[in-house]
Amino acid sequence: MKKIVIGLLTLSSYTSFAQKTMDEMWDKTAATNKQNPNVQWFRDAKFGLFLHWGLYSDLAGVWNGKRYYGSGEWIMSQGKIPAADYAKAAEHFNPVNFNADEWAAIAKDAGIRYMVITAKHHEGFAMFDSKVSDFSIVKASPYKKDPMKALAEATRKQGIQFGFYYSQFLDWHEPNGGGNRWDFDEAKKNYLKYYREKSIPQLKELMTNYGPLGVVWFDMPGGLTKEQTQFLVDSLRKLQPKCLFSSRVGQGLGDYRDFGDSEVPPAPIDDVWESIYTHNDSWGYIQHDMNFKSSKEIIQLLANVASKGGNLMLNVGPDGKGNLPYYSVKFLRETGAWLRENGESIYGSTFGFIPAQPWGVTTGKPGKLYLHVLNTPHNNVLFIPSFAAQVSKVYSLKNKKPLAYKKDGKDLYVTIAGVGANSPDNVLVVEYTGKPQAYDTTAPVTISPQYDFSNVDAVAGKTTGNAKTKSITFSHYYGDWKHAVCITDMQQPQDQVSFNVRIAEKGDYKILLEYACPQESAKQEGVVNINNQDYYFRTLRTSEYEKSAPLMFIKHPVATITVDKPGIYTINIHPVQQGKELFKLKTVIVETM
Ligand code: H79
Repeated sequence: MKKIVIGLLTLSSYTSFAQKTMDEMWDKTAATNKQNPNVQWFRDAKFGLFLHWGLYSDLAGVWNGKRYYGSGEWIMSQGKIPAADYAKAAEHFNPVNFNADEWAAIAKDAGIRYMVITAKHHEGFAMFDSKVSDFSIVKASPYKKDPMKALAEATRKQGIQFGFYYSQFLDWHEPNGGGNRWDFDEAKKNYLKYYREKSIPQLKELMTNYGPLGVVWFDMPGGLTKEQTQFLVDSLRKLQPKCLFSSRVGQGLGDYRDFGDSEVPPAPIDDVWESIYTHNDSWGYIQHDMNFKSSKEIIQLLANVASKGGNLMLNVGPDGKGNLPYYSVKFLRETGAWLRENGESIYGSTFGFIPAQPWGVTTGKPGKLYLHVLNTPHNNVLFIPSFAAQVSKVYSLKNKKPLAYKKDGKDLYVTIAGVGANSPDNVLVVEYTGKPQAYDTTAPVTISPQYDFSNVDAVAGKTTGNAKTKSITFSHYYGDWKHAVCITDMQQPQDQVSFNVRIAEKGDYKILLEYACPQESAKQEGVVNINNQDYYFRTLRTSEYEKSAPLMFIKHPVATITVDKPGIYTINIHPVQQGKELFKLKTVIVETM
């Protein structure tokens, strides 16, 4: 049996690398807009509530007795339902339980700072009183009232910013709207006519009749040139100069950036941006979607998004009677209770200058770094590497209880015994003086035996040759997108990825590679090199990559190592021979033995 003691070999000198900038990895869909004073409330708000509500909510994912899975607001498209048949659904749509004050109060209680509701989704049905089209809740449904009027008022009364989602190009009800090819001949469509006669006039109604809006949340641009989009934006801005437009207005003309549906960027971005997630799998209510995120998941997602410098807008789908789902209300309320104790670490914060650690993530304010402890270390001591500023005080945010700490060189150690481990996110505050360091994208990823596992994510990898860092998109059902940042395109020995890691303590560790690998990539040889020692492995088949299917990942144990000396090491991975893409590598998992 060979025991390999890597600490006795020369410490690898890790040349710092220019990590792929976020601009290379993510489309810049909106201009940098930090200087715009209108975005300040949005940057501080951090937590928004998205509501998808329309005829699809009443259909609840069922058409002609058949259950549809995935995004419920797509049922018309999924079932290729003729527009005339679909329109009849309005005759039964009567949300008698809708109570604007109750919705606004729940949002307030949940710690929500802005609310965005669908005024018109792709189905084309106006959930407001529109003079432009008869296909509206006021004219085509037995409800006959305008719920948006009441909701806008109730929401603002709670001190919450109010905004509308409006799908400006897709409209499956209209012969000239985008998307409906099952009823209407694509060649005969006149998109500009649709914009002129419905989309822009309805947007003007929304921006005229519902008081000051925080946001108009455009979605799925199409059919317009940059100049035409500019004209649209300019003519709407005249109505409400302070109202923010989402980046999906298109052509880079939004005021803030939205990532893909259910997508968080893997590293901080110093810009104005938002991640949108839905509470279960669908945006619009469907009766058979009971896969809700717990309050723990919501709180950790919120902390994670805030630690990258963005907002989380969480979607909830009210049903066709106007009820919010039971679990959405329950878990939102629990999130609100956590925010009442810990909101200081979220609202008005920026990303923290210490990158993610095995214990959690950081947010910041001038003179304060918030440590969001999501995983408790076995020895109850948090290790915060390379904290350059002068620490003046460390305490638990919820009870202000001071915590013992010590500095060892630049490294900071905080004892958290007694803080209470059962919160989904225990927040500690480090007060400091002096100028803090900048966030270092090349900082080594911490590996510590004080956790069962330490994760080294693909985003931390430096690639060479043809190897690339890519966000891979896939879904389980239909439109319920998932995203995984992976190292891809490693096809020959020169295509490599290297991870800069800091192993905080000596010990035995197991190395697992978490990857996806289709048939054609399976049974190829790869090698992990840690401090000049090679560990060979052969790839295992998982599944083919397909956008509309789960992407299966395996956690493949490939090496056992002994570290006798804590320090900085390099983990390098590459194919042994020329061949197909080795795998899509998501994470190097280091297990404590
Ligand atoms: O409102 C929610 C979605 O309905 C909307 N954005 C969020 C906020 C959205 N509209 N379009 N998309 C998201 C992307 C559409 C992707 C598509 Fe498909 C791929 C359309 C057709 C193929 C997804 C998969 C929908 C149908 C199949």
